[in-house]
Amino acid sequence: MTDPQSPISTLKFESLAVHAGTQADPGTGAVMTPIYQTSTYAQVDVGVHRGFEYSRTDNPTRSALQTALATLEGGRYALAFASGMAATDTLLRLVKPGEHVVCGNDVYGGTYRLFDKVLAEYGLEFSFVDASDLQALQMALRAETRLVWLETPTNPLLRLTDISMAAEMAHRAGAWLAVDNTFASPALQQPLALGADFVVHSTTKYLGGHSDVVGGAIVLNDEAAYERLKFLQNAIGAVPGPQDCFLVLRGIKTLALRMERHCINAVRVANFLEEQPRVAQVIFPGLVSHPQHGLAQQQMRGPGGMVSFIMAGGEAAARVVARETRLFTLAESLGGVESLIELPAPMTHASVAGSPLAVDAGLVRLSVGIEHADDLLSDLAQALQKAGE
Ligand code: P1T
Repeated sequence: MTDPQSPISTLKFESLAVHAGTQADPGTGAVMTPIYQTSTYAQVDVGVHRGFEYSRTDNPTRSALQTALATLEGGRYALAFASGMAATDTLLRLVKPGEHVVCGNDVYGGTYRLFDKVLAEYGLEFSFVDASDLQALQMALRAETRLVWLETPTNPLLRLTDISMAAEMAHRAGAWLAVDNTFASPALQQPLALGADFVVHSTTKYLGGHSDVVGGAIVLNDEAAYERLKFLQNAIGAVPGPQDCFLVLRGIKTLALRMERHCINAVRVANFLEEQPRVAQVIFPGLVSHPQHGLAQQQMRGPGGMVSFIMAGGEAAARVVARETRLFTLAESLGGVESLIELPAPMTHASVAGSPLAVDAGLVRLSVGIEHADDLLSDLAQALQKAGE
């Protein structure tokens, strides 16, 4: 838990990113949090321990990461998980059979799969709506609605939802608002301050930042919900190992710097793509052509590093571009220092095929990295050229 009395709570985000959760190791003075690679802890007497008894329940490296995550999201509590999906699954255990969840209709394919193909079988009801349309969101709320689940920006269409308005609506209906903040990261947007009850992350992405770890997190303020989720974290056991926690902690230290460069490069890439005749549409919250550009400027400190676009030549042209880039690696995932390219329809969103959430087969998604923008533009130019041959 972040101590509001601590001098750290007055620091600016960039400084928090470097220092939150990390203290010189009391035993050795080690500046970086040690990787406490242990499953268990010696007890002083039967049932008497030094704060740690078993690493599923608590581990010092995980505790440091949890403190850092809570601090960066401006929350009181954070819980770390083995993946973004593990975090999502654990949070959804707060919803009981017979209760209802309203979910945005543009979300990570795996989130849809978990809701529609797994949790629906246990009696949870889901409605998928365009959450960028507040009226549609309002209409979907029912007496049994317990949770509203949003991504903003969404994966892969980069739609936004006004978080404050959505929180107000959810609360009036007696529901919680959970925001999956993976695409923005806390460097660009802190949903708890805007009224959300839970922030969820795939720490695999911008928080980790180096495509070398899979992890997830929940951040929140409410003590009773925290106690329940902490119980569930231990009872279900989808926890990250200490080395993975260390990697996310290390990534977080450069989050502010990395996000700055991701945003600058993504603006260059989006502007370049808008001028390309083989590109039918560029989707990026930083472009004035984005229908929610105004909301992006108001709600986010930067437009983010994700750019999506639809090829005029449809799926065939999209496949050529994805195959032909050299600096942009053809791969799922996002948020690492290196640029990635993928086609959501057959890759990250294959599980929404045939559903109302299905995405355009000509859609290309870029995770713009921190390389030199000139190199990224040259790479895209040569790949687009091949798509026209
Ligand atoms: O992969 P995992 O750490 O379990 O996180 C799942 C997840 C949750 N939320 C969002 C917004 C995500 O984008 C993801 C994972 N997404 C990808 C792997 C992807 O390429 O879109």
